[in-house]
Amino acid sequence: MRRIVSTAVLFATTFGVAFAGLRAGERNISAAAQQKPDATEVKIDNFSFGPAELKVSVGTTVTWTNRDDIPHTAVSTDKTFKSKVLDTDEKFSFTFSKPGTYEYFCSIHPKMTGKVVVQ
Ligand SMILES: [Cu+2]
Repeated sequence: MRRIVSTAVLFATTFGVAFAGLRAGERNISAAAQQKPDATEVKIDNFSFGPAELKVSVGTTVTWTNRDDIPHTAVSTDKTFKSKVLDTDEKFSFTFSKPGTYEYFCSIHPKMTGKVVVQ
């Protein structure tokens, strides 16, 4: 009888610890989901930047990926950043460390424009 009770206590304790661990894990997951992403992507396709206007927080890394079958660039009008010529599926990344509005364009097709607003 005594042995059965202690086994039951051990089981309850083990189960309780495991359950508490699961709950802690759930909290961590929801906390991570609430954080703002520190990386985001702009796709270049069909002679346009998508999204054309992007709002990010300071410290965010933006990656431009050329999904078009034509070379493009991403160059800011104030020369804060300037990609090389990106062929299909090539990427360019820039980390925005200062708030501001960064307008940019494709130097090969200057009618292609976009904007990153850093807050
Ligand atoms: Cu272009």
